[in-house]
Amino acid sequence: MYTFNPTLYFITDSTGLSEEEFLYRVECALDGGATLIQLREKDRTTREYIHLAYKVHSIARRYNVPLIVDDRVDVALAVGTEGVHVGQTDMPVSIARKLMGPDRIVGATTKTVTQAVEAYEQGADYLGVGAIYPTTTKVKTVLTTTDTLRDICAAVPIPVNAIGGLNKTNLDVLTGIPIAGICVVSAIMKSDNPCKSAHDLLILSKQLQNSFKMENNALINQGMHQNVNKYLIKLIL
Ligand code: TZP
Ligand code: MG
Repeated sequence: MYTFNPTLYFITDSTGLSEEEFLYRVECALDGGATLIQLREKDRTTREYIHLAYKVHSIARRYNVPLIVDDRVDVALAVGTEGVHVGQTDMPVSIARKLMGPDRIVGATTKTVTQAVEAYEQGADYLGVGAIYPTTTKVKTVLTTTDTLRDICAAVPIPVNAIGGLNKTNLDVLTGIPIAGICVVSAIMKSDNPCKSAHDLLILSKQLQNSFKMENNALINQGMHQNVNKYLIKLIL
């Protein structure tokens, strides 16, 4: 039984690591409390991507954490992962949804309200929005303001996660914004203690969730919570 919980969305980066060290860090992150995991590989052959996805999937299953594959619907389908994540230059959400079917997770990166509404209307289950801060992770991105993040949260009834340069010292700017959670790469992947970092970030992300609930005395983004609940039922794969 999988539950979709975007509170602490851990995105991997295997750059410079042996497979053994990489998988060890993945396991530490899950052990520390990562609630969702994305395998993100930019320089692998298709065969290597599939190989690694199988390995990460078998670890993530033990923690009942859904695995999302970045960019590649074919890899997600080949391995039978719980979802895929597409960016603005990848396959459109509508086609990814058609190929993945109604029950698997399709996420999308969006940087504007227009992109966010389009991704939602095409069937995205959640959105990643950023970069909130400059990042050291290899990615083509521009900064997204917290005002835009707030506007996107208000514009779509699905979970919205903040991403980009986030770590346990700089989450304050997100206080009061009705995000579903945070996405982090290096704050866990490059940590001396990935398990503790995941543990600490999970607590901080829950505090952020409470910050907007308390500020508004009600859940602003009702749809977000309806959607999260949907996965309690739907992801019994
Ligand atoms: N998209 C926007 S920023 C980013 C992605 C994939 C990378 C985030 O990595 P980090 O290390 O958490 O800044
Ligand atoms: Mg992508």
